[in-house]
Amino acid sequence: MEDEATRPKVAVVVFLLKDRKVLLGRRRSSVGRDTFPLPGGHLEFGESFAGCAAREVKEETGLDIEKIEFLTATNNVVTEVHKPLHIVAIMMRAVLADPDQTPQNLEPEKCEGWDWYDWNDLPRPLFGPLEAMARGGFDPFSRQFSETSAYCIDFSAGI
Ligand code: 8DG
Ligand code: MG
Repeated sequence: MEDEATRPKVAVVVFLLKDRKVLLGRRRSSVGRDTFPLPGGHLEFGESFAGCAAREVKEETGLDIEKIEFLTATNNVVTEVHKPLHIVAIMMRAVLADPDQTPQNLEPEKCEGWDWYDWNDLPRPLFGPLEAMARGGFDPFSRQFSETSAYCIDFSAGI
């Protein structure tokens, strides 16, 4: 029953934090069209989670990020689309390397544009898994930076 199309894929998404705000951009891609997701994309061969986070944020927004660390993971089966998708989303958080940078919309075919939104006043509709997390009380600002990375061991450099 399992084939390449239905095999679960790995995505890395980033809570990019600025004051009490996160960066979101309304989607134009088919999965979650018109909802607000975090920046992110698929993990490539041999990539670390932090490396993927930095690459995807740079490709989509032009921003350079730092203090990249693991927060949590979600296991998402998306049934709204023509072909159901199963994605394990590795959720990181990070801050801007230079706080004066502004986001650019570098993939306009996939996104309407990026902006900062207060975590307590998020735009709707949020991308499904993110909505579920926000409704469940998840707080990407909680805990000290570096504390959460203890829960994630990344052997992408090779074993
Ligand atoms: P790529 O395929 O070129 O590597 O990247 P992409 O085109 O930017 O991928 P994407 O659709 O933005 O993200 C990959 C998958 O991650 C997508 O099927 C949906 C899933 N995903 C979640 N949560 C989130 C989220 O908050 N933001 C984004 N961007 N994707 C998410 O499960
Ligand atoms: Mg993306």
